[in-house]
Amino acid sequence: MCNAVLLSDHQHRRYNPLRDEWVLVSPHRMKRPWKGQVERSIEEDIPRHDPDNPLCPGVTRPNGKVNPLYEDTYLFDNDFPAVLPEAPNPGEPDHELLRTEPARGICKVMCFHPWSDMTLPLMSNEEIRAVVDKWAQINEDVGKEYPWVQLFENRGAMMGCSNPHPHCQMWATSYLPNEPALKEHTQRQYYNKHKQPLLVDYVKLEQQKQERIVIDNDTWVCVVPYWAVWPYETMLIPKRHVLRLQDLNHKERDGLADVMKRLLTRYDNMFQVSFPYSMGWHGAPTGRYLLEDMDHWQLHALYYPPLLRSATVRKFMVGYEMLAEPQRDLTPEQAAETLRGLSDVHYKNNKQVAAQS
Ligand code: H2U
Repeated sequence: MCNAVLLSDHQHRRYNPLRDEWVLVSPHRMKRPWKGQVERSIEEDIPRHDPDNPLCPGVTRPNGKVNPLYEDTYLFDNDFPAVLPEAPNPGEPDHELLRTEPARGICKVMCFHPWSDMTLPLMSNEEIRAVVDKWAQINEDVGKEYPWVQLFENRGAMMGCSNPHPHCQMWATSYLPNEPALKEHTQRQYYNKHKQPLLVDYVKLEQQKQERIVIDNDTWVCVVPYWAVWPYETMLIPKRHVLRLQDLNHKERDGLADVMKRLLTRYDNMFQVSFPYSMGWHGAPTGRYLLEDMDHWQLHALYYPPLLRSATVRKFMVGYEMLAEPQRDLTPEQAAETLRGLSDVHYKNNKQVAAQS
């Protein structure tokens, strides 16, 4: 039996070289009868402008600050930051099992668009490009001081998003958090051994195999990683070796806007709902690392959507995942095939076309 058939029919573990951990894949479970209801969720009715929403243009936030009448993106300091630039040093630990270390940083919020009923896949390529440019600018500016700049978007209440207005967050810290610290280690080890960046080699492999690529263009590849944990998890990786967002050239920034719009449209089309996810960027660390050789890094974005079978049936990372290791039923190849088969035209735009004709 060939390897591909074995992997699509039988349980196995897959290795994630970026996190140095394994995921259990159980494709045979996809055949089990599903008793859970498969239903479409009710569309949220979000007003375009809400004078009580602190992310809208012209609104006075609870702390008295007034948002400008912004027309594209808007960046402001988070009024409830998890980290501040200054804090008392926690001091030396008195036992190795009770360690602390200082944590300094800043948190910002970035609105993508002045309209609350807008989402990235419904925005034009030019509007998404403005978001990409702003991300690159933030990474460059804030990265002058901080070694880690985490840009991330929580979309949908299911992922803990507190506000329907299209936005993301930036938390910059004086240290490398766990995930980037782990990737710093694994990518460096791979580079030392192979003299090539891990994710540059990985993209070449995926281009050869053509099993997990969802979409691509001249400059970017969107793939369901071989080691994906979330059902429809994807990774966006530039085709060129690029360390950081600010290193993307004009063509790559346009290419990113294109690939994001097409991926997010497919996500929304899957269950005809604004597909929830957490996404974020990982690139070479900044701050003091700007002076070091960081060629082992490759820029990439991660999309972690929780939905599995319908707009309301999600995957939970509980039980076995919390106590043993991540597990998935659907194989990454099956997920990629499903995403590939979905339309590039957003269902909301389709409805408009239907209503006009
Ligand atoms: P989330 O939707 O991902 O929770 O992000 C919204 C952020 O906006 C959140 O971090 C901030 C919250 O602290 N915020 C402000 O900074 N000012 C406000 O007036 C409301 C929300």
